[in-house]
Amino acid sequence: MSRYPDDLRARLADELATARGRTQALADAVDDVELTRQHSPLMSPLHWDVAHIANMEDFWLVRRATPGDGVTPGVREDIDHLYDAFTNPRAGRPQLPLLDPSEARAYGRTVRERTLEILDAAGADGRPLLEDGFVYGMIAQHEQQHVETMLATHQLRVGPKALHAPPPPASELAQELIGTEVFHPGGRFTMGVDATGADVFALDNERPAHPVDVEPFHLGAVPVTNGEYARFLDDGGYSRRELWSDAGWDQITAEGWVAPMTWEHADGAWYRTSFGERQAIADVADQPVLHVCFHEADAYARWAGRRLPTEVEWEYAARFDPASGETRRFPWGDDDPTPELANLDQRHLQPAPVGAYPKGASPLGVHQLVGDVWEWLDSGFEGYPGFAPFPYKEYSEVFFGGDFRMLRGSSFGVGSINARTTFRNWDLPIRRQIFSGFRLARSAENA
Ligand code: AVJ
Ligand code: FE
Repeated sequence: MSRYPDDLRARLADELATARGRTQALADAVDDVELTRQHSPLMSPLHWDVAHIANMEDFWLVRRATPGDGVTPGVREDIDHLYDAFTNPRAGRPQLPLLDPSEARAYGRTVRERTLEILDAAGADGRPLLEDGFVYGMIAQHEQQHVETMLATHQLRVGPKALHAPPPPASELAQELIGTEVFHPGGRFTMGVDATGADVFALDNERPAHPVDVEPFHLGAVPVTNGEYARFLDDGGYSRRELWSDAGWDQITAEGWVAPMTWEHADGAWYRTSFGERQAIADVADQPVLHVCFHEADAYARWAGRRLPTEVEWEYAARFDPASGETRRFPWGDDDPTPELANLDQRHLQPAPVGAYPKGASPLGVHQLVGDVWEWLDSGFEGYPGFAPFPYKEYSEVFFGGDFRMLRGSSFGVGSINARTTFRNWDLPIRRQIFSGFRLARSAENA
């Protein structure tokens, strides 16, 4: 039994601490009444997330990474059933006999102490879960996923501003880039990863690496902006039946949606509310549109004479460098994201204007593929050829073949540890409480 190498051990501890810092910041931003309140039936009360994060770490890490062959009792097996996301739909979580906020925080601290003791004492022992520190990376990623979900809960919360962050950087390139597209020649490229090297934390649905053939296509150089989306609204976009799929029309008419989530029309202009702060759309016109569902993205694309990209096209654009023929980790190359390359980690609590991260663009000139907004794609959720659930089928496999649409690219709410270009996100096509936007595509005519 040997320990992980020092640099890996330090990195794992650091990723866990970063995730926890953000969980605490989002939980501590409101009082206990607000922490235990359900701000929307689509979301858990925040103190559920806090204890669920701890319970996942208890279940997968403390009980299973302890040296020895078997599974150890861990910290609180008795409450697993309360924090099982699969058997407890979000709407019903407030009715469960949950830990109160101080108990939830204490559970998180106790579990984390055990985690760090185990990390200090033991390393890989042949079990796949422990290989290259995978389970620590998985748990840090899981916590960061809930950190993004908690941020979405904050967005739905009504009341005075509770979160504060500096504004995103300005863009000098916005006017030049809005509405432009970039030709991609297509061809064969390697999609997905094998969870080795720099991508050891890749989750089961990103594996295995496999070749795919891509037809030539054009892709929006930047995501569709608020300003562009407002023109769609002003052109009667939400009342023109022919622009919507049957399911999309049913959704907007049933819900009475006339604009993206948080938008309102007042005195002849559009406004939105961003974490409790009202903003004129005119003032954020160059930012990617946020909080649209798949159907809204799809209708806009029809209005614009375009379509949404497929998941294959998106990953090709984000990873493939046609000049060298290489598949890379990020649009800018193989280096990890930095604040100069992408809007991630909740550094800013809104997307940056398009073109604000020129150093993060792809070799062909596609901007903001990583960070800012999740991008809706016209693809359903399926496993790659050779998919194997790991370590549990409720992460991805149970959702394959369902009524989901894929999203790629990460939002400003995503932790860097999750911001891989192979990372696959999905949701129902009617959901828009997530930090979702989109960009346009079209097939090349003379392929
Ligand atoms: C990958 C974002 C769809 O939040 O439902 C969190 C992530 N899985 N805990 C979700 C997840 C288990 C998941 N998404
Ligand atoms: Fe979870």
